[in-house]
Amino acid sequence: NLQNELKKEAAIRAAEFVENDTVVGLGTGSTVKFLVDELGRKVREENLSFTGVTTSKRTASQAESLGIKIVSLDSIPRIDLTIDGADQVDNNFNGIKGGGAALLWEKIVATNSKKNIWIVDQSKLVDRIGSFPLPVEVIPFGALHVLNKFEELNLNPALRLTENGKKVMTDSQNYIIDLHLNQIIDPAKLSNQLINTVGVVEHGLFLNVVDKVVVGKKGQPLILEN
Ligand code: DER
Repeated sequence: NLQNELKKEAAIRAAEFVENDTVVGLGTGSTVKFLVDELGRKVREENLSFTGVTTSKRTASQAESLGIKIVSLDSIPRIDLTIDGADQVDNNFNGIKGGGAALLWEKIVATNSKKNIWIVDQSKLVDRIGSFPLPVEVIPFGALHVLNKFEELNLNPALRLTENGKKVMTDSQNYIIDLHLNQIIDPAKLSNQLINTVGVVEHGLFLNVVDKVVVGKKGQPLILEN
């Protein structure tokens, strides 16, 4: 469908930024799936040669199945470029990520990368972030007390469940609580509030992270520079 075509277009354009003999952080999600397919094609057909670090087990298995060399984050001194998706991006390049429950490893990889690029379709671009539920990764021990605390703060929290009602577990075996906020007036303030809540591991506000956003548009991808 059109949205997938626009995701694919952004992914293919972003793949052009991957240079030989670099370390590349590979994000997670349906847009990155197109990126990894394209990078696999370049490895096979154009002899592109780079080392990948992934942000989820599912990205690692897709990349390895396509012949992309994957190493552990701690085996490399730095990441040259990370390309990831985003759930929402506002005019100040603030982002919400974590729709795919990969936000912890994504933020660890992103904050250890020299450059960060996000690949999105136009539906992700908003004036103000917040209408997409804000994911928060919490340790299972005492998670319901964190949920109650968020309720008292009127953050409209909900523990993320699978279709058959099981708690979603992240690659680090933690839970996700989604905050239904409609809009976020002061992202920096909320970011500090969340990260200082005992039991919270990380949250999906990605502020001052991204350098370039590649937006799929019919015919010609748009590149936004931060
Ligand atoms: O979960 C994540 O952080 C993903 O990167 C998400 O933000 C984008 O996923 P999508 O490309 O499937 O929309």
